[in-house]
Amino acid sequence: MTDASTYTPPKVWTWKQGNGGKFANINRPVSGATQEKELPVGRHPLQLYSMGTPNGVKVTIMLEELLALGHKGAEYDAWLINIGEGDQFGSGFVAINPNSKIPALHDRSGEKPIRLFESGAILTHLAEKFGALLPKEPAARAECLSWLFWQMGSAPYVGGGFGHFYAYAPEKFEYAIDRFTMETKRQLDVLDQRLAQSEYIAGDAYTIADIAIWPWYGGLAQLDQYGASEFLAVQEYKHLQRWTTLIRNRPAVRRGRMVNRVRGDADTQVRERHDASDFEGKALDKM
Ligand SMILES: N[C@@H](CCC(=O)N[C@@H](CS)C(=O)NCC(=O)O)C(=O)O
Repeated sequence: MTDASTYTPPKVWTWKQGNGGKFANINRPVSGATQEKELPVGRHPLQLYSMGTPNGVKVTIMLEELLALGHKGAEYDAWLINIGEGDQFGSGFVAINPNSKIPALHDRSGEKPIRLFESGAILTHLAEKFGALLPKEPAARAECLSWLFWQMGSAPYVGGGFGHFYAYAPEKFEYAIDRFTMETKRQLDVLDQRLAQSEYIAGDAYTIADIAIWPWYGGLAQLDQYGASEFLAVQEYKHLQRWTTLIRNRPAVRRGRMVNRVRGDADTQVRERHDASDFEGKALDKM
């Protein structure tokens, strides 16, 4: 590593493996599979390949919400793709997501399987398939989709920007931390002001916009994501705090957050989910 103040970029960048960052062992400048590996397939029409990260739990929360609403066709098998061990570069996974990131879904309910990647596309597909959690009335639908896409565009500044430089980079760069903290706090304020006006993100009803936004911004607000609660003064966002508690207490959210989870107490982890009985004996109250 070169000191931040003395580094001059070369004419053409070349890849130095192992740059000291937390994800140095899995990050590469090229795409595609690195190993032949078939994906397992269970008995349900929906096959999810994921991990319990903020992007992963959006989909398991959605599926648990659909099941709670009585949509039996939302039964699913959730298989663990351990991104720390490079499972996202297996040939079977890359065939479903050429971008090698979780979550990815195979909908095998029709004549031909449908592959889906990008959590926003997966949430929209499931909402349309079951006619739930995405309003049909044009203005309400537009508001919901606007916030859904807001999350997709905004969270990389939190995860890849703020979280990376505050918690994971091998050195603390004041410039990078300042820049991404400013943007993260601005986004927290956007949500706080919005939630001062309406109970849920897109209005009076709970929608896929809440499901997409909660894992990232609820995580910052109450789960000490990146160990940054105090640094970001998250208690100051009162309306965001109210909403975070409201969503957190939903039973389907508690269940969804346990699926493909590899951290925390053993009784908070359902590493693979194939059936509702997989939650038996688990500590939902700890979530
Ligand atoms: N925009 C994507 C982001 C997906 C994403 O970044 N997934 C991360 C985990 S939270 C991942 O799989 N990282 C593995 C890697 O970068 O190799 C989505 O919403 O689905």
